[in-house]
Amino acid sequence: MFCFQCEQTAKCVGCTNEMGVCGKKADTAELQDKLTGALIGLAKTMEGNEDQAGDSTAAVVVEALFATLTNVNFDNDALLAMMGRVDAEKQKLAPESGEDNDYDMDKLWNADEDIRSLKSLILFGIRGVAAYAYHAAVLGYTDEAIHNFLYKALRAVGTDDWGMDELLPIVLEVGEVNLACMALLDKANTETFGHPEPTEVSQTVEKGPFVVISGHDLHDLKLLLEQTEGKGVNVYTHGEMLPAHAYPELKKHSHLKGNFGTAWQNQQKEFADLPAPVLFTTNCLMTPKESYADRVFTTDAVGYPGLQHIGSDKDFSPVIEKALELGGFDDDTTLSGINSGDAVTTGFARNTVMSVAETVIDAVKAGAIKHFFLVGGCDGSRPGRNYYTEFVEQTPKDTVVLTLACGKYRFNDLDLGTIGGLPRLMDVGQCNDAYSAIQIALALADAFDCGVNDLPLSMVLSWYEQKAVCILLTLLHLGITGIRLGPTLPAFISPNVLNFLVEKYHIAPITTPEEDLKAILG
Ligand code: FS2
Ligand code: SF4
Repeated sequence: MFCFQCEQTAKCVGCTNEMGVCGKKADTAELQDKLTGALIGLAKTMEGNEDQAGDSTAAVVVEALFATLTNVNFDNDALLAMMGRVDAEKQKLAPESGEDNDYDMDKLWNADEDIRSLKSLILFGIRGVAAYAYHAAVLGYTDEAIHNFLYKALRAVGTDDWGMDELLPIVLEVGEVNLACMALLDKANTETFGHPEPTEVSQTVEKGPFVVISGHDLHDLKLLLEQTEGKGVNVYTHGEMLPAHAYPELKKHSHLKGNFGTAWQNQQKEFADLPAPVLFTTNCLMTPKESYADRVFTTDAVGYPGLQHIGSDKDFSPVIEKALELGGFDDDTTLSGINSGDAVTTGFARNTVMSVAETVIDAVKAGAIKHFFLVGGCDGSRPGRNYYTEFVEQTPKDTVVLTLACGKYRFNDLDLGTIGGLPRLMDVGQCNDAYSAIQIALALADAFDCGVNDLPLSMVLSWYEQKAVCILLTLLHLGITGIRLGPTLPAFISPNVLNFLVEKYHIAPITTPEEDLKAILG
């Protein structure tokens, strides 16, 4: 196998053995490559006649791209079924085509390192875009332009004679299309569930039966809340689902009680003795330990061999029955360990922050707020990630920290106090709410009549999987410079591509919190 798409890749080079660091086995990695090669073949079949591609074509391309993202689908049978759907689409569009135009992914992995680097940015980036397109689609929001770009990008990955000049514009186009896709998802989420409001979320699990729901899919949470209504089963969020508490149409359910646990990489420890089922709606799913595997359920693009999968009928009865059978804790329980505070806050998305824009602008003008930091992105298990906790701890009192995605669990229990009546630490939401953070930055730039790069704003990002890749490309597409990235740089960035990013966008790897803060504020 060869896979180097995520931050924890073996030796910061690539997973090549019988199993990846994430637990993905060699045969699954090879199937995922085959599926990607088949998607490229399908996109080639469609070239020039995209208008003939129907909803089912877009649906399988989006779902299959999402399934190959890190920590989503480890189930060979599910991947084979997707492959069958891709072939059926190809047959429909060009009955004579057969499998001949499937792309051999080894050509990509063995290509010249700069070409491999640029194509990896495209491929991994569109895997992230597909995840966001998937969540928007389940709420009834789709955009043909996004689908057409996915086909175009897949063809680019499968074109062997393209160089830097052809590929680089497509890399940046991934960022542009991802911005449109995050905007679509923001629209889908806010039109369906209302605008997030600042919300305090309890970290205590009340006694009695409960379900833990993880991942990013708000639609699944809504359905689970409806199906658990009046059944004596409470619902707790986990990981990236935490910001769901801020949406009026979700928080109105009184049995949506709080949040359980921290970021994804702690799940094997946190779920070990959990007297409740866990439902995964997206990444990040880790190999379940035998001690709790019977309590883990998957849905949507997520899959793991042997785990119960809830299909498209979205009948969560097996999850609810499991919750009743396990019965929950005997007493109210708060998880000990990192982030053991009683409550955390979330819901500082664009609508909330912009409603106090005047206060913020006045505070900046009066010198009360000197700087804004966006400290956001993924969490993970590499030791260097303590940087983010220390960085936030050390930010001066006259600065504001915006955060998003699961990396916030490193510091969202810190009490940083307030500034001008606002909390100094504000959780904007999930990773896709980077859209919201971008809107806040653009509004500030507008108010100060300057560019985003001229604002007293610095972005300190952590990455792990491919959604972080497409978000980074969106920031580059917007011309944002000076981003600090860690804990390590992607293995798929070749030295020449890195030079380009450093020269054009002044991207820098994180160093130490002390040095970076000095450089930013000095
Ligand atoms: Fe965190 Fe994992 Fe949001 Fe990523 S829970 S690393 O999927 O997309 O962030
Ligand atoms: Fe390795 Fe990451 Fe690929 Fe898993 S997803 S095989 S950890 S590079």
